[in-house]
Amino acid sequence: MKKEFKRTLVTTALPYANGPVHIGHLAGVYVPADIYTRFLRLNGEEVMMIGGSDEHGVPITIKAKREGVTPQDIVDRYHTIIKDSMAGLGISFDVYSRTTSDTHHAMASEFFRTLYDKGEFVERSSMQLYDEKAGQFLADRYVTGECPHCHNPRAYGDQCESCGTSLAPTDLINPRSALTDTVPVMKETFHWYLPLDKWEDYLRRWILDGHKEWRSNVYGQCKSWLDMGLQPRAVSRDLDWGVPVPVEGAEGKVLYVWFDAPIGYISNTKELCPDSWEKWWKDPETRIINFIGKDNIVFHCIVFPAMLSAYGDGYQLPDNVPANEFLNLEGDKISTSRNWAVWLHEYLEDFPGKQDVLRYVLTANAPETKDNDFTWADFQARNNNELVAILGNFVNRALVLTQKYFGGEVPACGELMPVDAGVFDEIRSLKESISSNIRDFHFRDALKEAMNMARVGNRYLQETEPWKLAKTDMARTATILNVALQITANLAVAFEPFLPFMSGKLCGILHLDSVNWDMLGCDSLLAAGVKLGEPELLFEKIDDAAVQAQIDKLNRAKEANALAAWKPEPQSADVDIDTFGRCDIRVGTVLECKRVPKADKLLQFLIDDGTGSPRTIVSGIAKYYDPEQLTGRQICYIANLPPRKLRGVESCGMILSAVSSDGSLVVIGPTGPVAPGSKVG
Ligand code: B3M
Ligand code: ZN
Repeated sequence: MKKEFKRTLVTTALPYANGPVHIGHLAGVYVPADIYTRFLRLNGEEVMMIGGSDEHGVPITIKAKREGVTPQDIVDRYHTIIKDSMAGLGISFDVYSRTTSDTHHAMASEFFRTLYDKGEFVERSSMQLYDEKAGQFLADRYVTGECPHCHNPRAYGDQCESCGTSLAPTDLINPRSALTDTVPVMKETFHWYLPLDKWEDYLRRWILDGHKEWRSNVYGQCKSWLDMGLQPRAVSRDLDWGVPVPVEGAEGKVLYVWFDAPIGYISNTKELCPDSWEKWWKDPETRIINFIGKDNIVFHCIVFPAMLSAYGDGYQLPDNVPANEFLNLEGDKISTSRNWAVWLHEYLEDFPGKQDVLRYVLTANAPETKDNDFTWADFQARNNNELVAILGNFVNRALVLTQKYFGGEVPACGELMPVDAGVFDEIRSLKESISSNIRDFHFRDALKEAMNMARVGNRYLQETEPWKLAKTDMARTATILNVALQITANLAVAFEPFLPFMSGKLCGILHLDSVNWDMLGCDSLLAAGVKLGEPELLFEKIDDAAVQAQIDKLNRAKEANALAAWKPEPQSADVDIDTFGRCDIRVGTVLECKRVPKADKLLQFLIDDGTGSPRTIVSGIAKYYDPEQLTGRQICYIANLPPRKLRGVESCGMILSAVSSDGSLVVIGPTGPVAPGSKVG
């Protein structure tokens, strides 16, 4: 039997304040959480949506060091960007605070101290990497080196971002301290651990028996963690940025960021309602929903519940954790450090007034059951073919026809015919399906059904053709346009959770002061005689140039990255001068250059080598040059390689080129004119 709840607390993963938020964060957490919360609000339910920045953790300190500023400077900068951009997208937090707040420090500290006093921790010593020059222990992220799997030279001590493998700092080849670039040593330290093993049976019953309705990715991940057996987890770190461990003798130690961050949900609630926060956390009639991405599942389903249970005092565990999979970008994993992302604050600048387009695309393509890909082509297609062509088109037709035939006033509705009444039956049935999909966290399907409501409108106008009837039967035309306008008003309600900007604009035109979910399905939301606002387009087409500009921006990021990551190949073994001298390098002039048929890599050159009988060379550089670019140019080639046949063409020599940082080839030639056949050496 489904439990009945009085109120809902929606929490959203606290983004790290070491960078702005991107579309992956939005699709994974904030847009679905916002749809859910707005929907409950529209239903008049008691609900709160909690957000905030996660301002502790090692990456923030590394970034600060790199820029020569304090960690506080970094989090101040990104907290502001994140908070403003989320507001810009209409993510309707009831509170968006931060884990550097006094309220949070006090609460996290008290939480730790209570568990400590209750004897819920075990204390353990361990060997950790230590930077002797900096005089400090190194968190995994502070150690970099070569990945033993893919040989990426810039792998971190906890993970290689190139191949995704989880690592221990000791796995790295040539580990270095990211602080001082010296070789770290092993040194003993101690930390407090939360014995998760103690909570294993309890968590097993709670999740595996009690929450079979959770999404299969979430349930499956929990099951595999539980089946592997839980281990004690360290909840402190040797670091000078974070909530200090409130225990004597713990100087230089702070709470592990994943210990304090989820407590941030509670402290932010307390900041918002200092007097009533406890009912949101400790009343069994509060339903707690954690919106997160899949990489956060273990912390929300295993670690934080164990912390809350260890604390006791009535703390409730989440009723559901609808974690999403990942959103990729143009086929590649989104990455903050590689700048492979669509940043929300930049989107809002580049596409002013188009917040709903992004909300729409991210929901329509949400990675609810599997990883999905965001592409700019899909963004454009969904805007042009769905928002403009279906939703915008219907609303525009209803408004413009009303303008044309009734001077912009809602016409009087006569008797409804079956075709008219049928429309509202369909809307009511779509309403049920939108509601149940949202309550079950199926936001893509919910949005699809909302779009179907707009399709109902288009079909209705297609079937009734009021523009034809207007010539003969004004009364019937009035009824049809009244119905079309009522559908429009229904759309303003149905889309409010998904596209709040569009909904607000539409409410303005229709003079609907406020909307609620009960209105949906009603055939008399607008009174006859009301003068509507000027029709305006809800959506406009996005052209190829706008999309190309975004793709160009991504490509620039990719190039900059390749350049930053590039290192020259190590020098080859020595050769003596005689060996070198046997290699006959010459300069030649390209007389002719053409593609080799059916070989997309090859160009065929005819080279003036000064002998009077030009030589043919075939070279694998067709991907990087058009033949015209090289004709007439002087190039260097090795003259004394034995001839060899490539695709049936005999090639006498090899054209020299340099391999650029992105792997492309650039042909080498003299910087000034020389006689063809001149020797290089
Ligand atoms: N800041 C990790 C992340 O953004 C972390 C979430 C905390 S939620 C309490 O993926
Ligand atoms: Zn790797």
